[in-house]
Amino acid sequence: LTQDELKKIAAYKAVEYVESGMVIGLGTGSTAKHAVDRIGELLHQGKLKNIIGIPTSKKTHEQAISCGIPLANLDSYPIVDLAIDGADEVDPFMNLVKGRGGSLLREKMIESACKKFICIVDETKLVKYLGGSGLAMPVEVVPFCWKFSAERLKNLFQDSGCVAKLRTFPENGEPFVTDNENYIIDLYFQKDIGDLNVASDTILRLPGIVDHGMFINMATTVIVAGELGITIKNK
Ligand code: DER
Repeated sequence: LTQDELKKIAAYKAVEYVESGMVIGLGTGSTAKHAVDRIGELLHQGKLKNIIGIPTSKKTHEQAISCGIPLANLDSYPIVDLAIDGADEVDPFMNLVKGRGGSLLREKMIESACKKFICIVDETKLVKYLGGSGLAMPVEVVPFCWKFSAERLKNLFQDSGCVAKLRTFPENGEPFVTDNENYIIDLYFQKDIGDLNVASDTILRLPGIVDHGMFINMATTVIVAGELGITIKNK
């Protein structure tokens, strides 16, 4: 099975939890894309009715419109029944790294307003500890003096051998700009960053930092699709 086929299997399993009449947080990324498509398909077939989608990015907003999913936002639906979204990393305690697609702020706002948050991943996303993949831990920052913010973030985690890099487009070196007109500083760790709540609080105390990609204790279910089948973990 290819990685994308595993993503689709996890996504379709998550959509089995969607019931007619629900307000659904629609995730962002290549795994969540399959869930959004599937919800649109079931609506079209009449197997699901009266779904309201709350998109976690402009990209998902566009996809949901093309799938015919009625959309709204948190202002009109401050309580969301269920969110389905991917992740870049999942640790053994169901903590997540998200945001390598740049949508972490709206994802976190919507997923923090959910009664249930189902995280859908293929098995390659499983890590022993967050940051353990050696890949980016995104932090959304205001553009004003982003270099200053990047330096501060690097110094916060110097014991973990942290490297902080502004996310730019490879083709022209221009800064990546989020849906909220902010920049992303990607953090790379050599070692475990220790207590995630301490790390989160320390980051969020820095003025100019909007939010980070650690989703601590937020997923209520994690669906993992692997070569040997599907694993479902519940909080
Ligand atoms: O950017 C995001 O938060 C995405 O959900 C990401 O975490 C997962 O993206 P993928 O499903 O394309 O791997």
